[in-house]
Amino acid sequence: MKSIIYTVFLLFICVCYSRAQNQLSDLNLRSVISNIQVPWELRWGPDNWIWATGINGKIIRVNPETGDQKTILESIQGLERTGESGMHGFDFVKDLTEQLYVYVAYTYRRENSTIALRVLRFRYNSALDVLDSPVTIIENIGAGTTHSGCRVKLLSDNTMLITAGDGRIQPNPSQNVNHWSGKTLRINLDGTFPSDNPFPNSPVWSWGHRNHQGVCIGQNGIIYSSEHGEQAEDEVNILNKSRNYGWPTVEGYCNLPQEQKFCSDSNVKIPITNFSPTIGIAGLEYFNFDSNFIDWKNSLILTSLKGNSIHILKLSESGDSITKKININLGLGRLRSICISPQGRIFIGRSQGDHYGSKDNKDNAIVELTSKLSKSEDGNTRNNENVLVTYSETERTFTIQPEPNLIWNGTLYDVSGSVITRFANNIGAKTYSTTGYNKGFYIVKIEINNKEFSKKILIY
Ligand SMILES: [Ca+2]
Ligand SMILES: [Ca+2]
Repeated sequence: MKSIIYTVFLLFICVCYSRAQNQLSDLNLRSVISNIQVPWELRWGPDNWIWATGINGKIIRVNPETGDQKTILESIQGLERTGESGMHGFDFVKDLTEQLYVYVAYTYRRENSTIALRVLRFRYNSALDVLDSPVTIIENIGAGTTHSGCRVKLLSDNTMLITAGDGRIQPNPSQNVNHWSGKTLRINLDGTFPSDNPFPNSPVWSWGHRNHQGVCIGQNGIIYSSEHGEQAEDEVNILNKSRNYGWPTVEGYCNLPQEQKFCSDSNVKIPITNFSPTIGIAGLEYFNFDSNFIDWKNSLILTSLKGNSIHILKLSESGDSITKKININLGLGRLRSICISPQGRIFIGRSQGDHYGSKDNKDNAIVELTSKLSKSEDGNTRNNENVLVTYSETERTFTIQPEPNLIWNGTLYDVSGSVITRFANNIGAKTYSTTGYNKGFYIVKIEINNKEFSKKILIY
């Protein structure tokens, strides 16, 4: 059983706007902007603002500090907005003259009244602060009112990936490599098809997909995706050219008898982790920063539509497996989009009206997730050298050893920021038992003479 292989820590903490900061957590949420269209995709722009697509067809730029908002595209004529269809993912491209373009995917209705996906390229007109000069890059990707994907992701070789769901088209197209739905598509930036794609004159790059809702690039160019399962298993995959991801015969792992035969016959690539039952996993980004989010370096951060949660998926050094999963309940409803700044700041998009929705926009928002675990209130870096923290595997204890005869207070946190215990009014060295603690990293924050020190402990 694959699920037994993984050590899964399910840690639930609730971070709410209305609560004071002396909660069980040192994770905080800061509202950047609210009352917007469902933000399907967030990306950090070259202007250091957040760019967001709205499901109804609007594209905005948002100042991440002030929440100032500029609308750079009001709407797209002919956009189909039914169920979950509408405007979806986008990415940036800069040409050799530094001209910025936006490639954006949206659904439209064809003459035969079926729904399809199209990618347009807009030029960013910086003088007027608008997107103009739309050019169709690819269209007629069969879609639907649900399961249309879609993320758009620029690769380092200047090609573009498009995650096209199966659109609930019948018969299911995901195993038909001549059909563009239920596929990862790869195109050149002018919409032609790369000559090294698996099939001649085809954008099809990987197949057997149901509805991949997130895609990002990790170390060594590894492409990760998140994908909705039907009911049993959501999937996080590593996407490879010419691989079959199993749908509709296989959902998640090749664990059922009817799945196993197909998996071996069709060389199905299984997920690197699953979520069972499904929770609607969506936006996905790679996080690789030394930061206040202690122990989140080299992780995938994943949003989900159910469970109010983001998920920290700690990657192995090689990036080809997941060593730990942390579930953080933000209490913010459906979360479809995520953006990580070049400095490692984390922004999350709330999407309350994206599902068969005519709900109003008031609960749709962009929030910043922050941690003050290793920084003091004034933001200054403290000298950690005056406190020694050691762990004894044989004794199952850890010892906190400040300079002698100083009075100190301490707090022990787990990696998600939950307080495990507090140590008040101590003098000199103290030793504490770790019996009953889960294995993993912990952080001890120590306050001496109004100065704070943070130390990481690995309990194993
Ligand atoms: Ca699969
Ligand atoms: Ca399965």
